[in-house]
Amino acid sequence: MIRSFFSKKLSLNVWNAAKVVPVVRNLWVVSDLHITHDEDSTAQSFVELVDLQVMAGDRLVLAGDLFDVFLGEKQIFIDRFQLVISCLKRAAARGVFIDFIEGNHDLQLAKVVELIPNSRLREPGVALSLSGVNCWIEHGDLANSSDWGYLLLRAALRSAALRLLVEVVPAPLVDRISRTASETSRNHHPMLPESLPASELSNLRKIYRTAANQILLSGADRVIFGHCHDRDEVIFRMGERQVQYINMGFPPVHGTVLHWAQGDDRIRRVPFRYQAAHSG
Ligand SMILES: [Mn+2]
Repeated sequence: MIRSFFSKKLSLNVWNAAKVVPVVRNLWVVSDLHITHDEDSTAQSFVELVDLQVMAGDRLVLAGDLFDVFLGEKQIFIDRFQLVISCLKRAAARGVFIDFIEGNHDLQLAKVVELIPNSRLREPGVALSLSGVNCWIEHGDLANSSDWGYLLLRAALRSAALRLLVEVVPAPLVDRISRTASETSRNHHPMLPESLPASELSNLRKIYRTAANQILLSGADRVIFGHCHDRDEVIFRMGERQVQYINMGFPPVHGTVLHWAQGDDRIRRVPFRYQAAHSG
């Protein structure tokens, strides 16, 4: 019963049902920064990237786990990430379109979306047209469909009951509980899968590539996931189509985010840490 509930709810054949949004100029995709507070060097790199490189008419997709941790219903979190949020407000004000996808470390983003004009919350992901090429982006935490424990937790974290609970529990307690949850999840899933034994890394890759493949089969030409921090990418022919699956990896260490510009034939990795260009 649980199985049929999830296979209905969390079907990976998302492409047909999706509402496709055209990307006019550049597409920037950022996830898994795991910013803990505004003074975090990753936060500063992100602010530089958005302020200096993301232009009017561009689309910026924030594909989950930008923050670690963040529960948007509580003001304490909005205050903690003031620099990042105001940089997104500036971007929106100059005509950048922003899509938020919730991760497993940042949830209840509706309040943030309200603060930022030109922004939308997309669940479970966003479907884009890159000059007629179909691109699907999601956080990636749905990829492992055999992880029932996590999928149940995910549903609970998105329930109205939890939202209500977060509203009535005092902010410092919510903060402490969510930080503990985040630490636990970090111990469970190492930050860098490339440090896993080869057989575990290959199992992980298989799970994500299989999930991406289902979405590609359902009509997407490009699939972008994050979440597992594996810097993976495959490009291959599927019938007449050239398809691509790419994973964000872990920008704080790998130093790249994802980008597409008019005329590009694929999604590319671009440098994330602005200062790296100066210091080598
Ligand atoms: Mn995640």
